[in-house]
Amino acid sequence: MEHFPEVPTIQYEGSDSKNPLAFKHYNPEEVVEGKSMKELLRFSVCYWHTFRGTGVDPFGAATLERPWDDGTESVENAKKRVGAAFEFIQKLGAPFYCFHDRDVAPDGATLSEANKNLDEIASCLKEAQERTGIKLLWGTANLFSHPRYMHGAATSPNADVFAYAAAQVKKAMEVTHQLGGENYVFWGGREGYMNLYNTDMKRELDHLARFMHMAVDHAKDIGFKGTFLFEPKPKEPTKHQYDFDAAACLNFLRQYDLMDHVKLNIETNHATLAGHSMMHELTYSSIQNSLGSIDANTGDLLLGWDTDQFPTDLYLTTQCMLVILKQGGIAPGGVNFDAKVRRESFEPIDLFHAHIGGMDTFARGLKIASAIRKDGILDNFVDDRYSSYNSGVGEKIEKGEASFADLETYMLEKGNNDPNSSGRQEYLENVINDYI
Ligand code: XUL
Ligand code: CO
Repeated sequence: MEHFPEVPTIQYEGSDSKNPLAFKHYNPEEVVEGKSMKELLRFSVCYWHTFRGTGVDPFGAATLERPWDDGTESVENAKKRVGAAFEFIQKLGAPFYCFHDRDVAPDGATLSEANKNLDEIASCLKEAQERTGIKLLWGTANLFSHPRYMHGAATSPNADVFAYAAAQVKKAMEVTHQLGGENYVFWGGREGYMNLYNTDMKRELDHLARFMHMAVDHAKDIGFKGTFLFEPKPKEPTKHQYDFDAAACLNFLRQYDLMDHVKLNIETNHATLAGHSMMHELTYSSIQNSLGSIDANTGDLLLGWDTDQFPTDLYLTTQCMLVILKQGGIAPGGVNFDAKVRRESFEPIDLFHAHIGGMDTFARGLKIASAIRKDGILDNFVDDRYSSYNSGVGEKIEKGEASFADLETYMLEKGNNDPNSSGRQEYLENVINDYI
């Protein structure tokens, strides 16, 4: 049964096209910096927002029309949803999708019932993947919705909740592996605290690390070779999340000897909630060889919460692609649209408009970033700005060949430092505008 009969397979028609159901910039086979756009961008559709979002917000009920969904938590309904999801992803031409265990399959009264439901849907997903060629970018477990996770999962003070979460992740990893998933994500939905009076922070962090090491060990046991990704997000839902931002996550991974096993999945709206730009979070991770994947979305400057909107800002996508191209791509990660249509955009066709816009905006960002890189204008400026470290005293400082005493002797002799050069911020911002 067709769920989007009015929508054809979305084609690239070029920038002159006025067809809203066509790509103007995303041309999957077009080569940029030696790789096709498809290979470089590795677009992924997320199951939770796109197929489980209802439009509910803190003030109002569901608004989204999803004719294929009868609103029940039955396995039958979940199977029908897989059909709609894969028709959508295939017509869109996205090569990947992502899911949480509880998005794709109904939960159960017991763990074994939940596992049985997940197995049934996993075989349905496998069949759909084989039929369409769509692949799994990453899987994850929802360790935040169920009331048992009120105090957290791996950081819960209740050891039984830790055990339940471990069993749930074990299963989610196995299903991810069975479906050929290329990565596995940890988002610590409630791994944090609301109040330090009732919290043993040291124990909670130790437990979270123990949990991740168990996941790494289990990956070895089952032969899962995908990358583990830790996804920073500040606040929401807890007052202080342990996975606050890239710096907090990397400090945690380094402290607990997990750096070789876990990279980061960086999300725009999480970066901005932490008081950073996306480019900051991407750069901070990338320079530590820890940028694994991105959750592509954006927040709203006038709303202080995680609105998860589709990215339509060319500055944002250009900045993302500058960092991604600089590190030579994002594979085996990808660009996952962890984004939801507004509750006012309630028709199924809005899902196409949203994703087409996000993909085109990233494709343009890619082309703009590549043009900037080709001309070398930013790189040359930055190289030049630090050139005093290429020889003389700067070279000695970088090589660790200068002590405080050496530098004192040097400066006592010289008397004063060489003059500074302008940072030319406004000029560089104008240059970026020329490319956009
Ligand atoms: C929540 C969020 C999650 C993760 C996966 O803010 O971004 O959907 O991406 O658990
Ligand atoms: Co996310």
